[in-house]
Amino acid sequence: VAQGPVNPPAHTVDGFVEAFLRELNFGQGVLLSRSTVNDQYLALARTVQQYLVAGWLETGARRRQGDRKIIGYLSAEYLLGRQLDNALMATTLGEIAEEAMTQCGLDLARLRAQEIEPGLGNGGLGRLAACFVDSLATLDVPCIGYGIRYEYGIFRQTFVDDRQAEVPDSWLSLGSPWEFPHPERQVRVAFGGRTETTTDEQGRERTTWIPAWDVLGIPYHYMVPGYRNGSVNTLRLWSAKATQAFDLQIFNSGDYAEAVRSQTFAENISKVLYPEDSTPQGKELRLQQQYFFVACSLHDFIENTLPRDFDLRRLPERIIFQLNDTHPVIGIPELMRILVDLKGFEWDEAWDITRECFAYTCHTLLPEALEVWPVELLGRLLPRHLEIIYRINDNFLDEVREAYPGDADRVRRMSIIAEGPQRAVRMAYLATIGGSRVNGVAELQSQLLREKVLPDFSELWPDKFTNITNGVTPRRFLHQANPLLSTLITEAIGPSWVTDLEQLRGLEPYADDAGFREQFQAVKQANKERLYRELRARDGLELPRHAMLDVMVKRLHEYKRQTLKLLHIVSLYDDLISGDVSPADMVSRTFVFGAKAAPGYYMAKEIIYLINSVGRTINEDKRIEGALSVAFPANYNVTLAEKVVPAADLSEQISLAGKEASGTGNMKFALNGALTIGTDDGANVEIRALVGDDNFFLFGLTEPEAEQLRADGYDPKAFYRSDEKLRRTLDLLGSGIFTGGDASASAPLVQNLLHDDPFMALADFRSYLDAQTRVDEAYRDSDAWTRSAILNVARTGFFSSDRSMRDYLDRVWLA
Ligand code: 26Y
Repeated sequence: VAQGPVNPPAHTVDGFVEAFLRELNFGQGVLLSRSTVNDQYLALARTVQQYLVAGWLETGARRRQGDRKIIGYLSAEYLLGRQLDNALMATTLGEIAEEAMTQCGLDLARLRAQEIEPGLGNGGLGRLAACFVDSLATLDVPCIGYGIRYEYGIFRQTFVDDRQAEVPDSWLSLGSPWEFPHPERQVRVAFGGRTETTTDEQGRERTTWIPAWDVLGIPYHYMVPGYRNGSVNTLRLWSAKATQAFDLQIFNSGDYAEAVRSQTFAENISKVLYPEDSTPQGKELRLQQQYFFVACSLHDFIENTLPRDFDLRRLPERIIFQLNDTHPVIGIPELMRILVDLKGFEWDEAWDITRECFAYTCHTLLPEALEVWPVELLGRLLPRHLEIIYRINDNFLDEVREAYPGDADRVRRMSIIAEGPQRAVRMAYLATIGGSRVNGVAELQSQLLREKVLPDFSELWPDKFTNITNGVTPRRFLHQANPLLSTLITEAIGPSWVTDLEQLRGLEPYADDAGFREQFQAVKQANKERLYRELRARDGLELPRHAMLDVMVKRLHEYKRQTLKLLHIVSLYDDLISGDVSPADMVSRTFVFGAKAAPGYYMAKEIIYLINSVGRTINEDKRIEGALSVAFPANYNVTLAEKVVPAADLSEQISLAGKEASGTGNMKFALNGALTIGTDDGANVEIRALVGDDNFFLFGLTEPEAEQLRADGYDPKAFYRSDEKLRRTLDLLGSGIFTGGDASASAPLVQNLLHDDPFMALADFRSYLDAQTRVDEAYRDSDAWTRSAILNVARTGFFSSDRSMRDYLDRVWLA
């Protein structure tokens, strides 16, 4: 028989129905008449998959025969979002599936809603990884995305008495049709123990690691389809399994808990995603997770992906491991261990190879977000890796001494090992030293990364540093999420913008076309109504049909300043209830928030509580005649984003300048025709440069101004005293009227703002309010607003993740 893949089912309604019923009968083991919605969803997912598998197998075979360099994307997070729609889009099966389900008496929309999205990430960094693998498949670039198959993803957020409560995300509980487990391809990963160094006959030192315990990594494969190009890449996520299920002797003696103790311990490694996103916790389990998935991935590539007799001296020709932040950086000493201890390479040769095989992306500017591991912990869990890190450091510091004779302070500053009461390994330094390139994720952040975070390194190796501005996939976030706008765009400029987003430029002339503007407005209105239907069904929220939709969705963090948004809302409410402005004279706004707080982040949770409290009070106050309303649907995730983003009029990107590395939500909103109110931060800077000052509402301190203010001794109280509106707003927020008369309930946040305000919300309040007044004025002229919105779409094609991928290819991977 033929060796190639068998043909997929026919690309027709009949072919689809037939394949679907087969999956239902033979896959789920049920008759259509007896099937549950979940049966139907699982069968549908497997049916759509059948159309992709041939392309996947062919892509795999093609990659194995060729000798192109493969991108090994190493990421602890992939925030994928739902798979069904994406697969339907990639296969152009949307309409066929719709009709096929109708013929079976089923509703495709209902089956879609059955899918629980794989929330294997926290926010921006994880979603970026998902966009990148989408783009690489669409560009037909060989890529394996490596990561962890967490049994529980990011927690599901609920509100109890206006406060956040977390529920485990058991996304696998109803079956997971998108994955292909390969238990037979298990990889053994070792931990703990000690090392032994011996000298061989030639007088060469050889170190062996004698570990204390181990676990198995089981790979689960997921398809990553390119957009209608037949190319399908692989995402390979690792799940931890105990080497021994239980101790039979202990079990027989009756101590059942003890019998499975070591199994539970091992399998905890891939149990749950850490929900912190910028406060690294020096938790042992987290380091276990990192080493676990990186060790599995390097082993998988070297032993199972490369040809049998591959000459590892040529490794850099076949692989580049891209380090998505510092989380996989332990891969650097791991590759050294493989080459030196297992494959017998000399240190220097192994080091030259290793450095060529890694590149590092830094996603932050917050010093507290840079990972460091206590030497004690790292040495206990990975003793051989610690030795290797020490040797890397010794050699590197010799290089520094040679380049800067007599500069002991510099040597101390640049050491991978931070001295102090608790010696610690600085993972960002290890990544910078052990990789061929270092990049930031937006122009401003890359500049600050060079100048402030890693200044000594960029002085030593200026050419190692580069910028690659983030991007988002236009497939999911425009074509799929906003079908009405997609159709309108395609009618105007043809369909190829989906894979060549700069073509959106062709829309510019339409901004001056009254007929087009009307259609554009109708799309926006329809998207709002779609969102409101969703929020009614999902959260029981009732929202007015006609109001400006003002949106702030992102992780809850003080630096992102949801508080500033809250102060704006309270100030408008104050205008109304004090009688300064009548409801009829105010530009009506609906504020939408979406935000999860890390479970241990106290202040973030206080902010959530106050947003909910303020929202409830405003929504219930009849005096304001519905001029303002606040919606905070719980559990913001990718699925909800796909409804929120296309509906927004105004995008809030209001971080303190110098704190948001890039942002990617900002790009999604602009591409969907929202106008941005934002600070000069992250990728906002580039958005504004592209759309033009007239189509962007800028406010706030610049990064150097914020630095200066801090250096001069920032005093939030001074702003409180000198600005009457700010005083009234904060007093109202602290008065207790939003918290059932209990002023103490708002005190933690209000006091923090008055006495500390680490992210300078009070300093930017006046400027923010003025910018919001400009927003109101602009919104009153709906033609001019729509014109700006169209120009935002037309001018932000740069933010396609396809472009980001080309930049990585040019500046990092094939440079
Ligand atoms: C160390 C651990 C606690 C940790 C886990 C997750 C640290 C950081 C993160 C996630 C960080 C993150 O999502 N950063 C965001 O990356 C986006 C993609 O580059 C940026 O757009 C965004 O500005 C940045 O905050």
